[in-house]
Amino acid sequence: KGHQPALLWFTGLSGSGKSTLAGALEAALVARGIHTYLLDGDNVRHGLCSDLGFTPSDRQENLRRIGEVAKLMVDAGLVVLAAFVSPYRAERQAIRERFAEGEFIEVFVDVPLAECEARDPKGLYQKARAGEIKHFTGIDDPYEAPESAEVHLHNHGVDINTGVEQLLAQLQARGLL
Ligand code: GGZ
Repeated sequence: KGHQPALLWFTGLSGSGKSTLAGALEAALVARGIHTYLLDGDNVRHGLCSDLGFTPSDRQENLRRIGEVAKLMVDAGLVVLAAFVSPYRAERQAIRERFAEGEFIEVFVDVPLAECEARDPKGLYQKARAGEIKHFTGIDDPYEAPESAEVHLHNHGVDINTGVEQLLAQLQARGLL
């Protein structure tokens, strides 16, 4: 069976490894001849959403635009991988509702806050603790964990291939590969 277009939506705290995992999965999909596009903060927040910050309404608009772009790409037949903190349940649900049943696959990249804070690859948690960054997810802004994500990945103390294998198995089980 050939592949079907879909949106894989990675949600999780800053530093949980969303972009890294999505990038590794993308490489595995491309190696199978699948056409993909990876949306993340690096290619969205500098362009399409460069006018937006991190207030609740800016995050809402950020995610709305990303959902609409992903919708266009899925309509074009791509497997889209989107890696955003997307901390609010309502916004993730709103994006889910733009897609057909089975097209939207929520991937919860679950890493304890203490571990993300220990990793702190960009020093942002330290700045948030010092009050230099306001509304930082997990520190002074909430992260509403998914209650029924299609895939729940514990991305702490495991190597990246474990997560990629788990995701590929899920896609296969759903008939998307
Ligand atoms: C959360 C922030 C914040 C605040 C800057 N809260 O680890 P990163 O650096 O690369 O990932 C985070 C990214 C979050 O952007 P998103 O577009 O994914 O957020 S949302 O889905 O909520 O719209 C982090 C950095 O930007 N960052 N300030 N206050 N993350």
